[in-house]
Amino acid sequence: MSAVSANATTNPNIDTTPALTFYAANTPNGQKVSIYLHEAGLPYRQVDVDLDKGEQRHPEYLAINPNGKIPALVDHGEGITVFESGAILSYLSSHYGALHPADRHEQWQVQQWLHFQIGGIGPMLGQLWWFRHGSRTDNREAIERYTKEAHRLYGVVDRRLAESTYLALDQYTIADIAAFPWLHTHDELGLDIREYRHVVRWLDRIAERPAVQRGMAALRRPTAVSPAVSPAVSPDRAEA
Ligand SMILES: N[C@@H](CCC(=O)N[C@@H](CS)C(=O)NCC(=O)O)C(=O)O
Repeated sequence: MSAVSANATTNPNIDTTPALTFYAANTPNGQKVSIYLHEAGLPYRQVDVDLDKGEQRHPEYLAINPNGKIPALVDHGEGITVFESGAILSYLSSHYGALHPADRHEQWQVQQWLHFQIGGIGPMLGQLWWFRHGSRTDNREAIERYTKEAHRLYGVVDRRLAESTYLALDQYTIADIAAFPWLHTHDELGLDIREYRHVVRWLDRIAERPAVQRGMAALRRPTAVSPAVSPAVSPDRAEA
C-alpha cells in the first residue's frame, strides 16, 4: 500500500499531519469518498490499496475493513474507523458539516437516496461491469439481466431528476456524490442513456464541479491498470 497526502495546507505554522487517512482505489466506490473530501476541503492522507495485487485481503487491511474492500477511512482525531462508502459519506458530512442539510426531514431524504445507490445502483451496475469486462465466459443472460436492471435504475433516477434539481434535494448532497461515479460509467457499460435527459443534465452539471474533477483526478495513477482492459485481474468493480 502506498501513501500520498492531499488537500494539505502549505502554511508552515500549521500542523499539516492530516487527521484523516483514506484507503482508496480508482473505482466508483473510491471516487465517491475522494470527491467528498475535495468538496469539503478536508486534508487527508491517501493510502492506495492495490486491488489487483489483493492488498485488500492482507491482514493489516482487514483490521481496518473486515469486509476486505475499499473504501475505508480512519479519523485519527476522533479515533474512529469507518468502512462502506455510504457510511463514510454519512460520517464525514454529519461530523464535518459540509453538504449536510440542517433539516432532519431533508437528512432522511439524503439517506434514502444514498441507500438507494448503495443497495441498487452500485451492485447492479457493478455486476453489469463484471459480466461485460471481468468474466472469462460470455454470459448473455447475465448481461441482458443487468442491462435491463441498469436501464430500470436510470429510469428511476431520471424521473426523480425531472422533479428535483439533485437526487435527494434541490441542493447537491452526498446522495449525488454517491451516485455520480456509477452513473457516469454508461459508455463502459454499453448503455445508451440519451433518453434519460434529466440524468444527462445532472451528470454534466456534476462533472463541471472543480472538486469533482480534483477528486476523480486524485485517484488516477499513471501506472494503474484499467480492469476494463485487463479481464484477468480481480473483480474489483463487482460488488458482492
Ligand atoms: N458496499 C461497498 C462496496 C465496496 C466495493 O465493492 N469495493 C470494491 C471496489 S469498487 C472492492 O474493494 N473490490 C475488491 C474486491 O472485491 O476484492 C461500499 O459501498 O463501500
